[in-house]
Amino acid sequence: MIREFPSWVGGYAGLVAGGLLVAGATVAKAGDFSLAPAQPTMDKYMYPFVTDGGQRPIGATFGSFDSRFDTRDGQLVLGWDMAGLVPALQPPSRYLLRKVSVTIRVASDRTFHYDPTHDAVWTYATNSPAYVPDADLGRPVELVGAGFREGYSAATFLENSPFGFVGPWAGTNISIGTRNAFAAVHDLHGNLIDLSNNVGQTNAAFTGETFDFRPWAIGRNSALIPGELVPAELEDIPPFKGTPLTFEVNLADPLVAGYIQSALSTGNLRFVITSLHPAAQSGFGGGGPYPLWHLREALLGSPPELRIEGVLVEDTDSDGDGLPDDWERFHFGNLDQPADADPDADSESNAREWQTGSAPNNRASALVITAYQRRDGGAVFRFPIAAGRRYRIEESPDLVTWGPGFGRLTYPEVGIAEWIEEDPRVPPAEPPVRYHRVVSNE
Ligand SMILES: [Ca+2]
Ligand SMILES: [Ca+2]
Ligand SMILES: [Ca+2]
Ligand SMILES: [Ca+2]
Repeated sequence: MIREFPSWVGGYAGLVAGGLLVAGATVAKAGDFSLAPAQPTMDKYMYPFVTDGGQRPIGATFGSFDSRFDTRDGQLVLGWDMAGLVPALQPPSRYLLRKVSVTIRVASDRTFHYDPTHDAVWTYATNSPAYVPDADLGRPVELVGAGFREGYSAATFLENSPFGFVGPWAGTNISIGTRNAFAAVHDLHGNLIDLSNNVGQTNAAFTGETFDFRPWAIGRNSALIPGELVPAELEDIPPFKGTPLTFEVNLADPLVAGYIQSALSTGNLRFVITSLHPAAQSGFGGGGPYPLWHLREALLGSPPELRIEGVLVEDTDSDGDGLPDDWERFHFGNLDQPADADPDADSESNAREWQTGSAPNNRASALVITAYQRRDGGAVFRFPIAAGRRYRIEESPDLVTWGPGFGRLTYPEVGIAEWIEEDPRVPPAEPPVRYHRVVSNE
């Protein structure tokens, strides 16, 4: 069931309000959840030269600058099956998230320096003219999403699933871009892409493009001092569990929150932990100044931990104002707000903020077209996006008849979509006047 909510309408002559509730939907029992599963459903050390990465008690994250395999050579895939904990199969935007964090524990003693901030990609790209030295000691450990290839998905890639193609040791491409589960981030179009080689060319044989990214979370522990060597234990008091690093996921990025919402809807939540600590001998295994991590098969250390808090919004509306109880409590902590009020003064009523997925207590969060302008190729405009929503652009010559717009959506800034009209009819066949509107799908 899909509910569609047209946004404000942008026309060449200005902005005109629009709005229509198309259809209703029913949702099963819902409510608050605050969960900390005892251990992951699956975790796997993703490294091309081990076949038992899913059964290992310890995994590593590190980078390799050998041109024959992924720069992010050692990764961890962490997964929690949530369907038994939070009802699945609801529209993603119904899962409102308060907090999502992952904690993993160090199994190595003083092998790497603590760095709680992102290092620009150019600090790794030693062969690039744009190379800049790392300004702070150490490398961060970062959390991103999981992408899959060769027909695998979050539901079907398991601990014993194969790494992917691994060629002969003497090959020129032993395993570049072949892992079946990989560290993934959103590209400009909102699609998940493989992050494994974002550093790009690190020697002449490697021609990948360099691109930076925003980590979804960085591993931190306030008891550590930036630059210090991370000890296996902060206190030498049994039971030993391993020094924790906690990743607080950036839910302020609607694409990141949307990824988690979709994972709750399907029931399979997956993340990847990655870092570019250098492996010794250009990544030919062995030791190196990189971290080791306890996995769920560990006998001594504690397994990766997930904490997730939020609300699955059900339709119950006990005060009859059109705003579901769960939604009102999530945003306001009570049921006192009327549907037609606008407490954040963004010109969108509470009712419309509920319909379009925006936050009713955040003035910057409202489905409103901004920066509308006409260029040679057609119209260009922006609008804030909400987590878990999909958008469609429509056009009309008269604000009465609406059809699909011609163009493409990009996400140039966190939380902002830009629509660029690419109209095959542009002059002289285009309609002389046309309006655009954004339709938000639940
Ligand atoms: Ca650094
Ligand atoms: Ca209500
Ligand atoms: Ca408002
Ligand atoms: Ca708002």
